[in-house]
Amino acid sequence: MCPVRLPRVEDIESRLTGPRTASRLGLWLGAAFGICFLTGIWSHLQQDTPGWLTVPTSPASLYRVTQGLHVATGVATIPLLLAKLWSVFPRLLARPPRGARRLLLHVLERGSIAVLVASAIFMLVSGSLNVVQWYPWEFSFRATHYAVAWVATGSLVLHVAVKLPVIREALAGPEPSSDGLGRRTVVTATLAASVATTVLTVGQSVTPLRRVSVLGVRDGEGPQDLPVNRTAREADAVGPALDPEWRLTVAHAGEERSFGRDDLLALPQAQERLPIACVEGWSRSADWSGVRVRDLLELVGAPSGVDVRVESLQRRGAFATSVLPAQFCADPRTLLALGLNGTTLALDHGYPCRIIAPNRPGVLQTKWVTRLETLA
Ligand SMILES: Nc1nc2c(c(=O)[nH]1)N[C@H]1C(S)=C(S)[C@@H](COP(=O)(O)O)O[C@H]1N2
Ligand SMILES: [Mo]
Repeated sequence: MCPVRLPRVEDIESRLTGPRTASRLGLWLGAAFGICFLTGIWSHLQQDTPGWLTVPTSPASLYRVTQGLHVATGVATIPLLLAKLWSVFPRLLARPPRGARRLLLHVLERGSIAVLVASAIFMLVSGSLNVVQWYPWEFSFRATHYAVAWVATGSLVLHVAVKLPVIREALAGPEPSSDGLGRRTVVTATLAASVATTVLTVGQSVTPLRRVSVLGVRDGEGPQDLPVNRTAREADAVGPALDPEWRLTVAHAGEERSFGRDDLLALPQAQERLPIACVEGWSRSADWSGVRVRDLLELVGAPSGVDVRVESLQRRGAFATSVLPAQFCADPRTLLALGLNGTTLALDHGYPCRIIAPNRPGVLQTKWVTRLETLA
């Protein structure tokens, strides 16, 4: 009887896997991950702006570009990460070294890789589920996705530092001619899969690719040629939004004025072409018409340089209110929109009126507005 022998790394490490393939894929993975991380940090800063930062109002499409890149590079990462895990998978069979010191180093290195793999998978899974708006968990998506991003990035930097000699050696010198083609094919095929996955989804923010992106979760259907994130019904806003008694209140330092929709339409109207750029990755430009927020604030004597709290008819949920920072209030492109793409704003897009400002994450473009109030 032949003795049972556990397979060794060499048994299953084919000429296609190993450090060369892993390093090449790692370069692409690192680049995609790096862009995804930086644009993710920016998204967080735009949504949760710290006191030291003044978010610019221009370019108007900045958030559209950064968030589109964030989701596109995140999607591109999925095939790259799968191929990378496949290329190093035989290493799981590596026997631990002898000697306490080397064993300890080995355990630390394996542990850091376990943290890296787990956190990277968490980022891609939670990000993808957020894109399809499915939250099968209890925790706050944004806070957790943000915190784990730092864990993933930290363990990635550590991993690259530890592996630097192996990476250097793997990337240096010519490909061994005997197996160069096969290995190159693996990397090329992975990149092709990565590009394909991205193209199949990116049309949700790159409008000309809309028809190609069959996997894009927002196909662009919605009233007035604009997708809807949450309908009036879902927000419990139908009744109050259609109420003929609806008024908009604008308040500053004890002074209050209220307007019906006809009053607002009687004020000077402005037109702006601005995008809705949802954090979940879809975005679309539209033609908005309405009253400049700056003009409304002037009517109650509010000075420029103050932040404004925006309140929705929607009673519950994190999106029911938002704060419009001073620079957005002062920007003449920031509208209280009454019309969209040539007709009256649809109920699902925020009728009777909604905020639309340049370079703002979609979630802060509050719909079904009922009150604007300056903050001291
Ligand atoms: N009151 C309120 N405003 C809201 C939302 C909401 O749920 N409630 N969703 C926001 C999000 S996440 C986005 S992306 C935009 C989408 O605008 P649209 O549905 O008109 O396309 O509205 C924003 N305004
Ligand atoms: Mo959104």
